[in-house]
Amino acid sequence: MDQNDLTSARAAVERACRVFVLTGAGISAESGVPTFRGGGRSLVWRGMPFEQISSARMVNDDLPLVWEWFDHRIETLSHCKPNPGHAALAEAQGSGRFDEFTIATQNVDGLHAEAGARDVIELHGNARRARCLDCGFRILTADLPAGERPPVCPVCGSAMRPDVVLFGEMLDAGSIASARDAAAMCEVCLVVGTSALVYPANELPHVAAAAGAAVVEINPEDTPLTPFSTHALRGAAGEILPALLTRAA
Ligand code: BV8
Repeated sequence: MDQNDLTSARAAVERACRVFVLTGAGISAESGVPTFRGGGRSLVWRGMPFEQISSARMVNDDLPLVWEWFDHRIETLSHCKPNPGHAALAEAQGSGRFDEFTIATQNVDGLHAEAGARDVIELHGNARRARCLDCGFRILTADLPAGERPPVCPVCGSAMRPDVVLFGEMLDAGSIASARDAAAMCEVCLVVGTSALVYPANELPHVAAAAGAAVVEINPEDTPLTPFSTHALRGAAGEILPALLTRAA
């Protein structure tokens, strides 16, 4: 990583009153959560690429298989803890250094909240929750009978699905609006561990840039966002975020 670029990125963060953060699967990689892409491979389940198994159509076509996929993801997550990248963001948010420090994530692993971050905008929902297909009741999947798949809604008796946004589904209007507003108001936009391929989350850094914010990309690899970034910090989130956000002594 270019130390000069880290120094100038740190200076931008020091000057900022409002920071907007967009994270993707890469920030959880060092916690042991598999990423979807990167490293030349794509996440596959039962021979299906994740865009297929995690698509809206599968809820109608094969809800038990969707639960098999998410039960596997939840089991994987049970061994994963927040890493120094999550911790650095939570600490910066809680430090009082900034008027606004908004974290929006594409991840469904809940690790930002587990690290102590507050009011995290979970753009794609949370894999640890289930949602009723009919009445919309939400509950932690761990609080439902383990052997019952698909789970039965304790309120209305209908089938339940994982409370995530699948490919082909609209994001919660309030969530994406809050994220857009925060991106439009920030002076610094941190983009951490995302391939910047998934719409509409991938538009958010461009909203920030259009409003004059400095965009700081933190990723070992180049992405389609790199040409639009003010600073491209090449490396792992768990190393870069503490170096970027820890206050100079
Ligand atoms: C919607 C929940 C309206 C489920 C997820 C054609 C062109 C353009 C768009 C589309 C298209 N066809 C369809 C679309 C729309 C589609 C889309 O964008 N598709 C993409 C694949 C082209 N989007 C949608 O469907 C969205 N809804 O648009 O509604 C609509 C409706 C109908 C039809 C059209 C439009 C809904 C998207 C939400 C999908 N749900 N998750 C689940 O988890 O199973 S998205 C899923 O991908 C995850 O949430 C994941 O976070 C997200 C994005 O991936 P990334 O987070 O970026 O992860 P990735 O692995 O790709 O990259 C990791 C990065 O980290 C890499 O760059 C790597 O280098 C880096 N990294 C690795 N290690 C580290 C690191 N970085 C830092 N530190 C490290 N240590």
